[in-house]
Amino acid sequence: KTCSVFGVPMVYGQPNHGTDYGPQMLRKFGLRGELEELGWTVRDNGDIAIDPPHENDPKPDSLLSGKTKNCYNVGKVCQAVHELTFYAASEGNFALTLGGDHSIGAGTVAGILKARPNTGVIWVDAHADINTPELSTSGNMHGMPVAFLTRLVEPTLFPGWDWLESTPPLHPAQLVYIGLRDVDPAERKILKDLGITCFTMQHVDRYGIAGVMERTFDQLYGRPLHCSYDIDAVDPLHAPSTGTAVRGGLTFREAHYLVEAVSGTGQLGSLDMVEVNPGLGSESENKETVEMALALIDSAMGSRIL
Ligand code: DIR
Ligand code: MN
Ligand code: MN
Ligand code: MN
Repeated sequence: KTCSVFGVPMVYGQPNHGTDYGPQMLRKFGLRGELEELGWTVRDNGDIAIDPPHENDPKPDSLLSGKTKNCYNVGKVCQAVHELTFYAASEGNFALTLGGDHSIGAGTVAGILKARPNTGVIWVDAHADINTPELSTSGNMHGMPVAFLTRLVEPTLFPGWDWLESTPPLHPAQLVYIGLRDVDPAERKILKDLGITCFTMQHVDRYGIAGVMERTFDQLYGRPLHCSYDIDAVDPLHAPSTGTAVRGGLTFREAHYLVEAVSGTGQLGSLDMVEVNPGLGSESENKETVEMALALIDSAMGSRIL
């Protein structure tokens, strides 16, 4: 079993510096060794090049200005990322992508869907990331990848995004959210209108994380699985170094059980670990966050207590 690793040091989907240090910190804390210990052959492809925001970005006088910040740059990075995950998945490899902010999820998932169109996507996040450019109040594209994947937006209308048309759309039935607790009013309506399954933190309270995972697998039964894990799904007690931390998140064990269960299905073919931001918080908070992300990757890749 071979794991293709891609670093995507993306910052332009959100306003903070620091998410670009995610991939190198995860490597520095021992990613390769841990994967090899679990029996993986690791093919680390290094970090992809990220161009600075581009002159093709919407001009200040354009209708898109301020609504999709760094639109062209994010689109082109996602295009490159989708080629990588597509290639890895086509070769039969596990595709592990290290962010970077969550805007890159539009790329990872699009590439996986191109290789395996019936993939079930488990989006683990405090946020729904399904704002359309029209409805977003921030204009930050890390809050929009699911809107692009589900084609709530028409890709050709956005500079840098026309490539997305060549990939299969993500059908609402293929998507399950876990961990939501900070959803914008416009997003609530979208989630309801599309009938997307959402296991919010309230559902985790009600069913327990085991109950949530059982229900998730019932819905996604028979599909290969992709997990897009935003570290802000975890409670800030255990993952403080992230740009949009929200209290009331997954406990240390809930966060782990989730990926242990996903891994236990034998269907997981690809994973994103995003929004780790070593530029935020104290040194000990950085360390704790990176170690948490690494431990979650480990569990997703087969590590068990016994
Ligand atoms: C908010 C925050 N919904 C936005 N989104 C975040 O800007 O669209 N996503 N933080 O991860
Ligand atoms: Mn996210
Ligand atoms: Mn988030
Ligand atoms: Mn802690």
